Amino acid sequence: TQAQPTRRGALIVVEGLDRAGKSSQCEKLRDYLSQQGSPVKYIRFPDRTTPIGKLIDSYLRGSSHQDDHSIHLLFSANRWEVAKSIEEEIASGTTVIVDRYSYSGVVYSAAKANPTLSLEWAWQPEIGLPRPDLCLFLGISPEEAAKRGGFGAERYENETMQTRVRELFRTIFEKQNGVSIIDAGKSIDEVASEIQGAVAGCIARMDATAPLGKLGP
Ligand code: ADP
Ligand code: 2DT
Ligand code: MG
Repeated sequence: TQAQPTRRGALIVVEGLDRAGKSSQCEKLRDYLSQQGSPVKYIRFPDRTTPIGKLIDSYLRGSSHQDDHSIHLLFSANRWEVAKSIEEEIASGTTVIVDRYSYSGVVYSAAKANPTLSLEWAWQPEIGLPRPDLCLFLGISPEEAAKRGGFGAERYENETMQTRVRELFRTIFEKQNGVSIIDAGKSIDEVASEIQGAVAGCIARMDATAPLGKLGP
């Protein structure tokens, strides 16, 4: 018999505001897929473990200063440094779940209202990165998010930034297709089963003839 071509893995991105439940849901999705026997890997951005990630971590904790454009490019570089390995995982049949991606990248930077840092400027270094097959946006009201604990100590964890970030996420996801908006105000298990439904549909569409795309302009 002829060897079956390997069905490629899917690239699944989970986006949303702070405390929307992204990390909890990524873990649940990873466990669910691996129980089903699907090869799966969970990664997150920023990846604070690399040399670039360490610069980002120190900036987010407030221990160092960076120009807005400079830190933006470091966040992007932190994705580029693993882009090839993501492509290889996907090609080998592993589904990759990503906790925050280019969308957080552009939204948080543009939320600073720096006159030379527009959404359009911010998107440019993302062009050419692996394009998600599915983007799940976990939407949550400020009231619900507040119930899940107050703001932490990191940069961006304040009312002004969160309000702008919320508006900008809405702006970019209005004109993006392939985004599933999930009501993340429900219970952890309800949200998880909604996500499982969206992901099952996405994985079912994967086959050797549909290669992983790249983010466009
Ligand atoms: P994020 O990664 O989006 O910042 P987390 O997954 O870390 O969010 O969740 C933030 C907090 O909210 C955690 O304490 C988590 O246990 C809790 N949480 C996550 N999802 C829900 C939910 N659907 N309902 C109630 N609490 C939740
Ligand atoms: P976590 O709390 O999820 O670790 O995020 N951020 C993230 C950016 O400003 N640009 C990016 O490209 C990415 C991926 C969002 C840490 C903070 O980093 C922000 C919150
Ligand atoms: Mg998280």
